[in-house]
Amino acid sequence: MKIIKTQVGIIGAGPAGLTLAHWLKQQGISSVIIELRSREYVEGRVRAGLLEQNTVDIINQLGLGGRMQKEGIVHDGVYLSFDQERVHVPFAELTGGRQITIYGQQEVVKDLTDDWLEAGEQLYFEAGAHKITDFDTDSPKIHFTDEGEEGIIECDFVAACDGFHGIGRKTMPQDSYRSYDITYPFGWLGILAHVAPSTDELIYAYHENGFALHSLRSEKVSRLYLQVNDGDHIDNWSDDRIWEELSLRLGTEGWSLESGPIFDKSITPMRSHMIDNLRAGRLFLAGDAAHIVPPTGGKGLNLAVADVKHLVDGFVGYYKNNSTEFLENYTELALRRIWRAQDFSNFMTTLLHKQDEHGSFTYKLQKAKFNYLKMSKAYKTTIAENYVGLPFESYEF
Ligand code: RFL
Ligand code: PHB
Repeated sequence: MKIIKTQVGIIGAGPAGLTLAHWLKQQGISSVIIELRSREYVEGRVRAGLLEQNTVDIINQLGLGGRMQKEGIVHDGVYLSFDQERVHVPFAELTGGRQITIYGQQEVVKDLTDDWLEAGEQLYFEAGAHKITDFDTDSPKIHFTDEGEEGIIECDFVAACDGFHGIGRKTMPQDSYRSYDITYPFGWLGILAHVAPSTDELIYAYHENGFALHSLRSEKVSRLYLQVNDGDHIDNWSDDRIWEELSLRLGTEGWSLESGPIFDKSITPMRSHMIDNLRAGRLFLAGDAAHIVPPTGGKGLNLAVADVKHLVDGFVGYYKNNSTEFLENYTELALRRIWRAQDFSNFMTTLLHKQDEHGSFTYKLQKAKFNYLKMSKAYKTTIAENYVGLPFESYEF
């Protein structure tokens, strides 16, 4: 039996777990991470790409932003398109210079993992947590299996950063929270392709065939998404069909989409999930373990990092200032931002996806919103400040 002692035991080496570990280290607080999957799997998992200003600032502040500064692509605006008509939202201009950076989630994960391991810190891959015990005492424990050997992390606190399918949320007493769910009747088919982006900034589009998004990863790699019906299968989508549909949905007069070899494609279901309590005794949930937003606002990873900020405030208060105030307020502080992001992600999803027959009442409401967006600086500003992410100070009311 392997016994590991540390101050904060972290389950999950995704963006939430890794950011938490680095930030605690910077504050002189020890932690150990265990991760269910292999390093290759975690670093190869294709997901997010949009980093808010807050997230970029935190990664830089931790001294981990070197490659992101070189390879990340900074954007000052975004295009929203409806029925083949495109509007530009210049979010930097509307928010006092706030920007977003396009840099793949798996690159963030690689940078944070490399630095952690190079510094000789502990991170166990293929080591799945199967039980969390004693979280209602001062000495909680994480029970895990590493290469067939049982192990226990004995710690002061457990941070469950183990994603939507992890054990953290399942361990919370069921009567300690209320949960909220929306399952959308559609999903996203996402591709990565070896082709220069056909746009300088992201394009989100409503089309009568459904939603499409043009994002990017580099000068030579594009990332694009299509709304597909729930239950659709990737085998139904040949590369030619994908490009045809993307061209159609993203198209506007005088603009065309370049296509190229697709090297990754998958379908992801879309859901919103929330629970209204992120703590049970000394067990804390952060990131996708606590909430899922549909990806239309690009918020999931950014929320995970924002949760971590509040958790770090809590642990620093506890270890350095002998105060449990921030830990006690963790749920409340984190939930303010999470609900804001839920609302924005739902707004973007329902504005831009095909939800009902083209021409229906729902469609007319979507179109009315888009027409208002075209003429109103105030409406554009609302979208802009939510899209780039509100500064942390905005939530201190
Ligand atoms: P993760 O990344 O899921 O990491 C959790 C980790 O925990 C491990 N784990 C366990 N480890 C040990 N023991 C166990 N029992 C365990 N159970 C699970 C898992 O293997 C995993 O490594 O959660 P985290 O850190 O909270 O990060 C959240 C983000 O990954 C997620 O919110 C984003 O990817 C969402 N998202 C986007 N977010 C953005 O901010 N901007 C975007 O542009 C954006 N685009 C997206 C997205 C998600 C997408 N998909 C695939 C859902 C685009 C897509 C298509
Ligand atoms: C991405 O680049 O993967 C991306 C960008 C914006 C989103 C979702 C995903 O809203």
